[in-house]
Amino acid sequence: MTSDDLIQEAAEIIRKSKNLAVLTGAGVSKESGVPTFRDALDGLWVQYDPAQLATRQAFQENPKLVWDWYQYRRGMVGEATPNPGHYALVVLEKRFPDMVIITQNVDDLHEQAGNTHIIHLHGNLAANKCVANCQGTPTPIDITQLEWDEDNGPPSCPYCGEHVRPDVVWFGEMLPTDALEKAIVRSEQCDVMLVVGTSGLVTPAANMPRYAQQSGAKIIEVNPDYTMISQIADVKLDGPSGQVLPKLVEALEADA
Ligand code: BV8
Repeated sequence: MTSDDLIQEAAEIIRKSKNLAVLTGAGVSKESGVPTFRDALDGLWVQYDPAQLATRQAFQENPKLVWDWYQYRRGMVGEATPNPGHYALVVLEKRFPDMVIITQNVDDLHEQAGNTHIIHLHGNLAANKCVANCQGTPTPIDITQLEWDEDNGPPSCPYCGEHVRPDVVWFGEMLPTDALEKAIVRSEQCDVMLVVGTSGLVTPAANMPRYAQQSGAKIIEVNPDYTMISQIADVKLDGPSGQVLPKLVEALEADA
């Protein structure tokens, strides 16, 4: 568990921040019951590698398998609620109103907790679109307005009849231009980046801390494990974010 001295050191760095950015990954949602990508997914999915399922090719080859995987994940996320780590980031935003959260997560737990400046790099698990983007990119589809046989996998686009797919970024797909550009600008402008719950393996999201550091920012990492980001972190807070972030915010508020 992280020492109080390191918490104090991190709080001192954040206290002086004039432009705070936060990068989150699946780890911040772990204590809400949402498995991370590197956890062995339980049940039916234990034999699949997420990086193999979250691809356009997998969907084209087996739309039902990929669709069912996302329906399963939507069910889990649907039952999840924000954990103390999410709420600590809300307190942080109250102290730093211009703070931005750049997230790799496709759940809406940062929104549910109450943060308001959130950049989703990899899309939104709850949203769907036409696989062909037949009405423009993207062509959003509200599946609550559709009737289809779930046993046959995804519904069909009401405009063109092609499959409906989750509106997330799959491996090998470009990130939404607007989100990526905003994330890079905020990473280059920040003077402190708090990196929470990411293995730092997936690019271009994992490049954000490097952009920040190259622009002179201090990097604070919250993660129970050693990661690709740990190598460039000025302060590494070892532990689960649901425990560490509240301690960090408490230390910050102590000198408010
Ligand atoms: C792109 C949405 C341009 C979908 C996701 C070779 C060929 C082709 C491409 C590539 C290649 N090599 C590299 C690439 C680029 C590729 C990539 O990075 N691949 C990886 C596998 C090497 N990236 C892409 O394809 C991106 N697009 O680059 O476009 C392009 C185009 C064509 C060809 C080349 C380039 C698109 C990437 C987006 C993929 N979509 N999600 C869905 O959700 O289904 S990525 C998905 O995985 C997540 O969104 C997240 O980004 C990533 C998982 O990372 P983490 O969030 O860090 O989660 P992880 O499980 O890894 O780690 C959890 C961490 O939490 C751990 O460190 C753990 O210790 C910690 N933790 C655990 N418990 C806690 C905790 N922390 C705190 N508290 C706790 N309690």
